[in-house]
Amino acid sequence: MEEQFLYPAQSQTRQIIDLSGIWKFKVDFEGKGRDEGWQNGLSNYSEVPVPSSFNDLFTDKDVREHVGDVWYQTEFYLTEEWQQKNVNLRFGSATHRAEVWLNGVKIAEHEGGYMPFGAIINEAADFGAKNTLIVVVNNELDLTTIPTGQVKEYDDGKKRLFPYFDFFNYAGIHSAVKIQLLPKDYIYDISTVTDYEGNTGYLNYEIESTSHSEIKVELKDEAGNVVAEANGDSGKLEVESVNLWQPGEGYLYNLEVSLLSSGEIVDTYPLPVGIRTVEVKGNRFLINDEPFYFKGFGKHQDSEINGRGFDPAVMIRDAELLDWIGANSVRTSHYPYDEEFYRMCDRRGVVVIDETPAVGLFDMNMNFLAAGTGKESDFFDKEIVHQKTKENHKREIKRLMKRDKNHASVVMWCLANEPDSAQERAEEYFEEIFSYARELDPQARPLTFTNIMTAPYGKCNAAQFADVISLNRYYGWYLMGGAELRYSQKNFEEELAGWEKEGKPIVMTEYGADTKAGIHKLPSVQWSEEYQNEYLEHQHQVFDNCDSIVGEQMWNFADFQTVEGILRVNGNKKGAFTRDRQPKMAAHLLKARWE
Ligand code: BDP
Repeated sequence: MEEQFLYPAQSQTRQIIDLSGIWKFKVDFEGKGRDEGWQNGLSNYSEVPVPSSFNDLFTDKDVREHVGDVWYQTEFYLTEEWQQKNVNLRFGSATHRAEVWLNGVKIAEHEGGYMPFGAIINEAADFGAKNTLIVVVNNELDLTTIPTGQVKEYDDGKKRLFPYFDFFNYAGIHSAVKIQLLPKDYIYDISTVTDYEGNTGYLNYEIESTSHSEIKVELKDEAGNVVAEANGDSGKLEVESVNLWQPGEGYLYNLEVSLLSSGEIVDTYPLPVGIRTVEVKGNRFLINDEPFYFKGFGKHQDSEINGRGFDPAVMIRDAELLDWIGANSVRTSHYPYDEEFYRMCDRRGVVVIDETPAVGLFDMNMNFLAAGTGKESDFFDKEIVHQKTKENHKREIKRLMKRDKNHASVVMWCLANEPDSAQERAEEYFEEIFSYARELDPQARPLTFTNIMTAPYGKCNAAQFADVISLNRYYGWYLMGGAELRYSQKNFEEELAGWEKEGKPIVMTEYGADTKAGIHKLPSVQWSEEYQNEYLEHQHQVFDNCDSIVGEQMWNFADFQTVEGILRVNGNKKGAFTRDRQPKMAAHLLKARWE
């Protein structure tokens, strides 16, 4: 039971013990932990909070930049009665790979930094006694991992990681670790597809459980009234006078699924469901048959000190800022976020483009910045990419869709960010990726990937497979920035005119200019707050003249951490908000436009 996608919810039959808190921690500088038996217990350790990234907690640069293993330990108790339960240990995510031992017995192993995993631990656990949990997390990336990167080793044996992407490769136990006390027979998967006609809503469901006994489902409205019910592991519910889930109004029903044995309830799982439809029609993106215009941001799950670790305070602050600025949507660039984020978006009616961690499908020997230079790259010429990388990519798509398929907020899947799609063999790669992904989502949501500016209209070998064209464009920043800003508009418009011929909706998934908060300059220069505003005004004029554009998601919601380098000043500064979530001038401009 390595893979477990159903969110760990509580109910009358399910109990959760959250192991979040301060754990023991030890960096394995010499990679000798396994040989020395650290899986049996750590000595000479320091401390870390779980969840969090470890990188920005300490003052030693060798810890921050450590490439290899880091070890975690905690202890917990299970009472004797719980032997009757299926005791499930579940990690929301650990980046990039993890191995787990309980009382010295290896119980789980997982690769892929953003998805849940775990194990039923009854055999390894000591009931009525103390249990020691040890986890080793590793952050190494290569050409075949999703995302990609490169590790360099130096004469002194130390390693450094060069990500093929523009965000710091934070690592650690990034989401909560929970023990679920599950009944002996339990529900482990639910799929829902919703629709409506007039005032009547429809909900098709399919349930998977460990037993084949009776299933009962009840759909309750927000007041707790049962509005529809059915029996059996699949079926269709009908809701009179339906309250649709809408952007900005996240009306949710509660689908209560119960597993029965001889008429007695043995397990109940509560799934929040929003009834809504999503469809691409011509060059429009429809939610509930109404054209939808995406206003919002590409984001990062990133904050001071905590790094990529899930922080509910930052999540709520971000949601409040989205609301304040008049945004209706977010892209989870460049990886899936914590499960709590999607549940919140369901509740608040925030529309989500859900992205896989497939970033850096581009050959770069320095770091991601080489991508912008348009230098020759041979990423898709490598056989290994068409084998191992592609297999890992598919695995992550499958996991993402399994985990997030029931979220009303998720309206589109973004299968990759800025692959080198100008390359000829990107075509066969993405043909397979898209046809694979098309089979997986019960709701058959539209599929996209973000196109990079080095594969402009006419040069991209992957856009033909996407339902929506998603463009990351930096006319007036990386191209024709500064004094040329005004003239860049024409080039941008010419390119868009090409894409429009495809007859598909276009979302501007990235456009932005680095801006150091507090630099003011009249007339403007690049990096000043005035320049960011002028840049945005130019982009918005272009968008407003292009009929096929159905959304603008400015890059980025907030400043975020990246690798060090001569083009990054303590991180990427394209945020509308600073990293500590205060507005730059641009935030006020966006607010005026989006409201
Ligand atoms: C795009 C990437 C994004 C970068 C951004 C930038 O998709 O990850 O952070 O450009 O350069 O290439 O700011």
